[in-house]
Amino acid sequence: MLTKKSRIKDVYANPIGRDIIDRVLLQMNISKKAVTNPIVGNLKLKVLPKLPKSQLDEGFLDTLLTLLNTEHEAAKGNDEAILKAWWKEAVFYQIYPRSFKDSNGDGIGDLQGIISKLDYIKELGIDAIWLSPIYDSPNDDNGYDIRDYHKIMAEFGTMEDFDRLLTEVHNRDMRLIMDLVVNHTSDEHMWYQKAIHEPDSKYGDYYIFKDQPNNWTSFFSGSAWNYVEERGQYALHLFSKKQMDLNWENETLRHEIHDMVKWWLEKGVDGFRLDVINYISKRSGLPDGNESIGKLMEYHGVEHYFYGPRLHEYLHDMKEKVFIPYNAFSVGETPGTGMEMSKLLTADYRKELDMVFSFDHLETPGHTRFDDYQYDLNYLKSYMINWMENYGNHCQPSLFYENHDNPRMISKINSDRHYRNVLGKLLAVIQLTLRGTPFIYQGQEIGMINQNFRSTSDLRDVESLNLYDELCNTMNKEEAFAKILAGSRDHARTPMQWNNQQYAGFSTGKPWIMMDEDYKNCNVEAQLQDENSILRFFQKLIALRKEHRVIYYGEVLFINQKEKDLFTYYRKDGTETLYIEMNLSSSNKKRAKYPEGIRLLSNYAEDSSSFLRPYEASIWKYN
Ligand code: TEU
Ligand code: CA
Repeated sequence: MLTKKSRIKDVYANPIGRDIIDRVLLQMNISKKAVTNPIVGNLKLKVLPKLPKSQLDEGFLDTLLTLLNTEHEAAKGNDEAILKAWWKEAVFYQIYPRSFKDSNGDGIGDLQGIISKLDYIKELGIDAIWLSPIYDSPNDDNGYDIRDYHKIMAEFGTMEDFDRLLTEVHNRDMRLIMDLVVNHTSDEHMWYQKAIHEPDSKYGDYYIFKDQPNNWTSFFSGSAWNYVEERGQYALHLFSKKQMDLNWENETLRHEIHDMVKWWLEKGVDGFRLDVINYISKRSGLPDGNESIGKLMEYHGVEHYFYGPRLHEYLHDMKEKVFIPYNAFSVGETPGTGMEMSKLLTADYRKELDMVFSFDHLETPGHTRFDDYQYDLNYLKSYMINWMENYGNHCQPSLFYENHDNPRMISKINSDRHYRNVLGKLLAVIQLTLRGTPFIYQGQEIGMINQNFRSTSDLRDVESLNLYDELCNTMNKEEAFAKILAGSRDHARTPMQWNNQQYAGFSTGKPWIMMDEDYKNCNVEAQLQDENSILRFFQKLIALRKEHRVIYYGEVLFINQKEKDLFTYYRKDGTETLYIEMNLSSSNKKRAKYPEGIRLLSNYAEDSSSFLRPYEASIWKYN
C-alpha cells in the first residue's frame, strides 16, 4: 500500500506509478535518469507539493495514491516462450470505409466499393482487415456515434452487402474484424432516447447522469456534460455532444453489449478493435478532475477514467463470456496507457485483450498532435527498443504509424518530396521486421501524405472544427487554422488514390471531402506498374515476412543503440538470422560495419559502400 510517506522509487516500482512517471517525463521532455537517481528516488511523496515551482496541489497526491493503489502486481516478463497465434503472424489493413472506394457515385465510400478492391488487398499480402465503424449512425463523428448496432449505415449499403463482403473476405483466406464502439453511443440510439424519456425504465441507468456537472472536459472541446431538459440532469459525453457515455456499472447493459457482440460473431466476424476501451470504467462518485493533472494532460478528469477501477473486471468478463467461446480476436484502443498498464491488459495469462494500441510513439517528447514540428526518427528508435526489450513474451506489440485519427507519418518526418519514396519504404521496414503485429492504414502502402487544406470549409472532422472555434478565443484565425492544419484527423480521411483519373478513381461523383492534386503522381494504378514504387516494396516486404518466420517469434537484438541516426538490429531464432540496417536521416551516414550474407531487400537498388544514403534501409540474411 503506497502512502504519502512512500518514496519516488516505491512509486516507480508500481506498474501504474512507472507509467505515470514515464508519461510526465515524456510530456515534459525529461530523461528517466531524473527519477532513477537516488536523491530523487528517495524523496517522499509528501514533499512534492512543497518543492519550489511545484505546480502539484495537495489533491494531486490523494488522486495519485488512489490510482496507484488499484494495482499492486506488475506483469510477468520473459519466463516462457511466446505462444503462437494467427494474429501474431498476420499483417492487418485498416479501411476507413467513407474514404476507401465509392461504388455508386455519391462521393461516399461503401461496402460494394470495398468488395471491388478485395483482390487488390489480397495481392498486397494482407491477412486481416479492420473496418472502421459501418453501423447505422447520424455521423456526428463519422460512425463512431452508433445509433443501431444491428444495422448497416445506409450510405455504406445493406446487411446483405455486409454478408457478401464477409464471405468474399473469407473466400480469399483473409479475416475481418469490426470496430466495437461501446464506451458511448449516439444520442439518437434507442437506449438513450428511452433513458431520457422513460428514466424509470431499465434504460434510465444505461448512461451517466448527474444533478450537477463536474469539471471534466470533452476531447472535442468544451465541457463533457449536456444538460438534459427531460431529466433535469446532466449527461456525460467524453467526445462529441452527440456521443453519450454508457454506464458500464450497469450489469444489464453489459449483458446487452455481450449479446450484441455475439450476434456479429455468430455471423462469422473474426474479432474486434475496441474503441477507447480503457475509458469504460469511471471512478465512482465522478469526482472533479485535479487541476494540475488537467493542465498537464490538457483534459480535466482523465485520471478518473483512463484506467478505471473495474476495467480489468469488465474486460476479463467479456473475454471469458464472449471472445473465448467464439475464439475471437480483440485489440483495444487504449489512449493514455503506458507499457506496464498495457502488459496488464494484454498478457496472455490474464485473459483480457489480445493486444492494445498505445500512442506514445506518434509524437516526440514535449509535443502534441497540433504542434507543427519535424518528427525525429531517433525517438521512434528509442521507443521501439524500449518496447521490444521490455514488453515481454506474454504480450504482443502492435506496430503502426497511421490510422484515421492521425496525420500521415511521411509528412510528419520530412515533407521534401525528394525523400518520399525511400522514407515510405524505411518506415515499412521498421514496421514489418520488428517483433509485433503490423497495422497498415489505407493509403500508407502508396505513401500518401497530408492534404493541402486551404480553410476550415475544406475540413469535416468534428474534433478539428470544434478545436478551431476554441482556439479562436485565444489566437487569431490564421494561427488557429495553422494549428489545426498541423494535426487534423482529416489528413488521414481524404479519398484513397486509385488512379490519376478525376477524383482519383475513388468515385465518379464529388467526394464528401476534398482532395488536392497529389493523386496525379501518387496512385495505386501507377505504382502497380512501377517496380520501384512504395506499393511494390510493401508487396515484396510482406512476402519476405511470410518466408522468414524468424520475424514472427525470433529474438530482437539491437546494436549501435547510442549511434544517432543509425538503427540496426538482428532477428534471430534457431533457424536463421536476419540483419536490418537503416539510416534515419536525410544525409549520408557512416556505416557501422559491412554486413555479411545476402542482401534480401532494400530501398536502394545498388548496395552502398561505407556510407548509407538518406533513409537507406536494407534487410540481409546471414548464413
Ligand atoms: O479515438 C479515441 C482517441 O482518444 C483519439 O485518438 C481521438 O482521436 C482524439 O484525437 C482524442 O484526442 C477513438 C476513435 O479512433 C476516434 O475516431 C473517435 O473519434 C473516438 O474514439 C470517439 O469514438
Ligand atoms: Ca457510395
